[in-house]
Amino acid sequence: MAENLTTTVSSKTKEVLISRDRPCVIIGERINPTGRKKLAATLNEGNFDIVRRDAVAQVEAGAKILDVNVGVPGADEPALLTQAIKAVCEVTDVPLCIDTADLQALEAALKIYDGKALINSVNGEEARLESVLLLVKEYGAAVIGLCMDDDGIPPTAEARFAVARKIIERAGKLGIPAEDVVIDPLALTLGADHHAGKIALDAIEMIVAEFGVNITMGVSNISFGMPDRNAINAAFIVMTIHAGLTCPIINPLHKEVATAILAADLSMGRDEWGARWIKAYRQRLKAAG
Ligand code: THG
Repeated sequence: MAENLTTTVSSKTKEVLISRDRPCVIIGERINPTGRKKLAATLNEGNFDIVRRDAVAQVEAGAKILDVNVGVPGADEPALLTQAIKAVCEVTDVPLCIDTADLQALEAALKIYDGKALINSVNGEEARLESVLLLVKEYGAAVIGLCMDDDGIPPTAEARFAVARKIIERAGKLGIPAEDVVIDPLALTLGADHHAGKIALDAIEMIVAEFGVNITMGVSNISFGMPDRNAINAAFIVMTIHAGLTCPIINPLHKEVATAILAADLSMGRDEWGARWIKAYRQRLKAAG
């Protein structure tokens, strides 16, 4: 069994530690134009009002890191991403997860970001592995490694484990320690393959046992196309946390899911005296009037 590693990310004023000894760190996913026409349209106009509002709402709902993705087709992504990051930093002080497939945008964002960012993401594809990892090294960032490569997302837990190993080893060769690599084993949708959940859970367990790294996942993908998605997401996220996931990418405004995470932390012995659970319960009572 590998020892549990601690990943540190930071903003100008705040440090966030991720490890299996601490409560889960929620990465808020809402600043992302996927499926949000209004956000995409206002981003294209250079208007960051929704971005600011989403940032504040997610932090109030318990996000400890905010994912920032402004991938709208045809836009000048380096300019848009840096402006969005500045807008978020005006209204919140949490560390950011810079979510882009555009290498120029990534570098522009790292240049203006004040702190140790989490880069989302690198994967096993040869064409990008080295170039993204060189930026991780140069800017002293942490990085999410997706368990996919030139052949797509491997169908088995063993093959995803092999991609995780490749990313962690390549990072190590470039002087990036394993604690700065957060692995995303990827959740495919249960609607297309009813084994998708089990494969992801097995991959988490294998990767944690071998490398001790932190684990993230865009959990909501598991329920895509199914009815009553948040009930599935809430059940699945509890299982992923038990398997070793430490920093889920979710929408913290989905109460069912956010509450399931708090219950999992409590059940795993990571909520001393249940203080976080009770505080969140009181907040829910207050919000309900
Ligand atoms: N792994 C990693 N990064 C990721 C993902 C992952 N980043 C992107 C994505 N997956 C996680 N983020 C989102 C953001 C939005 C949605 C899902 C995942 C989403 N949006 C709603 C929709 O499309 O219907 C609309 C949002 C709304 O109006 O609330 O589902 O897996 N490393």
